[in-house]
Amino acid sequence: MKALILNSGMGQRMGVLTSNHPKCMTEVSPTETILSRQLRLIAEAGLTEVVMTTGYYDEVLVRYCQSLGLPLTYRFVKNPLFDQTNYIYSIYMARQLLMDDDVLLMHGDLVFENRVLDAIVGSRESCMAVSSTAPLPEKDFKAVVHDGRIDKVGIEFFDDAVAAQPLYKINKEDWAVWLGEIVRFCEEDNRKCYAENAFNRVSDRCRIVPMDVKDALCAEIDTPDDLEDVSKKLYEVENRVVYMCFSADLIHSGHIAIIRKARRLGRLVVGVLSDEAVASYKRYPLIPYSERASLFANISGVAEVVEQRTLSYADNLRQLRPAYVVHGDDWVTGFQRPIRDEVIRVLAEWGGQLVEFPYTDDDKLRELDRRSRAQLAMPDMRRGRLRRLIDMKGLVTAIEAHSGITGLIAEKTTVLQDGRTYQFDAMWISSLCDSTAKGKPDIELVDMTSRFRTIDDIMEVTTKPIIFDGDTGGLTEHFVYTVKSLERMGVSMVIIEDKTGLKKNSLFGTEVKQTQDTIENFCAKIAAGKRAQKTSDFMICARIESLILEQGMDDAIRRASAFVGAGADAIMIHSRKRDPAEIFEFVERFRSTDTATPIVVVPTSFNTVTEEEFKARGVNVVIYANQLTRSGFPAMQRAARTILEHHRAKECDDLCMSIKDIITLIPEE
Ligand code: SPV
Ligand code: MG
Repeated sequence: MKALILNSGMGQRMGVLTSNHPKCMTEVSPTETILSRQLRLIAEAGLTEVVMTTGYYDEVLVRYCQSLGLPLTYRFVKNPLFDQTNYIYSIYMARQLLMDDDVLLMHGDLVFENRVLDAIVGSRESCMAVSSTAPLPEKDFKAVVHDGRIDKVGIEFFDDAVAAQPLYKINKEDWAVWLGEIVRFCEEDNRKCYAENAFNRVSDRCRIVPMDVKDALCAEIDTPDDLEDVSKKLYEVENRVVYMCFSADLIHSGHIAIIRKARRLGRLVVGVLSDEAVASYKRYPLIPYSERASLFANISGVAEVVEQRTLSYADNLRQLRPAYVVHGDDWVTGFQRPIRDEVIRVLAEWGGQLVEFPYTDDDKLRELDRRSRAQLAMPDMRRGRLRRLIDMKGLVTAIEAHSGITGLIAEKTTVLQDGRTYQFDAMWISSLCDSTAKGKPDIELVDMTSRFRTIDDIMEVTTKPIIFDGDTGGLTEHFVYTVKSLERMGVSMVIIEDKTGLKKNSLFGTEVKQTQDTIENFCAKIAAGKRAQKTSDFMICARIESLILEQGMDDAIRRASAFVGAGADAIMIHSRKRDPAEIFEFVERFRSTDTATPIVVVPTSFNTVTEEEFKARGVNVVIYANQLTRSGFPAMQRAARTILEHHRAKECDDLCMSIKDIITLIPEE
């Protein structure tokens, strides 16, 4: 498609403003003239060839176009009779350059906003810009529309007419008809009328449909008053806020394409989701907010970057009051749907509009996402993430995993509630559940090699951080090796409990014989572990058994501060009481002297307390230590019993996942 811009005229009504250059070189903003803006938009729309008719100050005009440095090639055609003829003759002069191609035709004094040009250029049919909302102008063009097509264009038509602007996209077949008539007019010496007079003769054979731009900016500048009005409206249009939000830590061609479209609607403000908001609904971001924000800030067309702290757009929208929110159409369905609905509701408060473009979802982009996921699983990427999540969220949750499949459940389970998405932050590799899965008692019988094998199985299919239940940590001389191995594997935290000798599960309490370690010994173990680790990411958490073993609150508090002094990165306080009072008391007393060291709890017994309450009291990690094991094994026992009772499997079927579901549960990579 070629652009045809008509710039031969003298623009006499502009007075001194056109005393030394053509009208199209009049400034409409501090940085642009009517013409430089038209040419920039034409180039941005992907056109490369411009045919321009000249006349008045033609040399000034040619030099000016070339000075703009736009990626356009120009063919200038001078109308030598510019002061005696109308633009019908200019088009006639340029006719040889305008054959056999679609034409984007515009007058050189026309100012329009991007979305007008996008609509015109994007039209499959030949079209002309009209406005159904603008009043009919006294002296300017109007189009008479019949049966969805334009019948007549001129200043003299008022019936069945809409305001029209000389901006057209004409397909080459229609253009051949119109141009043929222009040639006939000019050769019959009919050169002082509008080119539209020729169109009116052949409109039955040249189908042009009206493109209704409503109240979008599309106006000619004929007088200094027009210039003032149009410049004002242009300022508003260009400073209208357009808002988009991204979470991405990797920018691809799909993002650039949608940013390019969005910025054509006004001043583009990009919201970048905070790390916490990203982590709440998908994988943890590979790079932190500050770096993601600066990636977007450096994309051309992005005027400003702001942080968006929630998946909901509402707060940022109410602050920025954008005229448009731009998004891919992928959120029309799926978990983002309620967010979209809220955007539409909030925008309606001030008449803003949601603009959706087709979402780019090709194999290349899916592969990029898969690769970034894979990176999150690497030891160095995974290890430090627990500490960062604690800093970021204040409270993180972990659920027990003891195999690849339970790891996948911990990794992938999400719940959408009230427009927010919830998922677990981390995984707990429980000694109880790891032993149970192997049919063994929880007495440090399953050796480290076998426990590491479980970690490996889980790591192979997940990306979330891992908290490892290290039981007593064993002999200090052995513990240092455990620390090194766990750290190397990418585990984030090991929790060791201050017991010694044959360890039994804490939930037995004092029903079985258990021995608490001395403060000195346990501090020495922690200190040795801290010395053994190589990175600052890895955390050693000291678990205090004083309440389980009924040694009293003072003992628990004394131990907590000694263990922190020995280098513990976190404290876990445990209790087997249903009443959370002693846990709360510990947290309150510990927090009165130590506000920084993370506190971990395992609310198996005191399970009525919500995460919100734990957080409010100063707890940082909540571990759901055994629920997948406790819910999974009874289901299996029931299935086994049902088969035995019925001597066949049919009755068991209702308890089971379908064969199809189970074989497709885990997709092949
Ligand atoms: C585990 O899950 O193995 C634990 C927590 O250590 S508890 O069973 O409550 O002792
Ligand atoms: Mg345990």
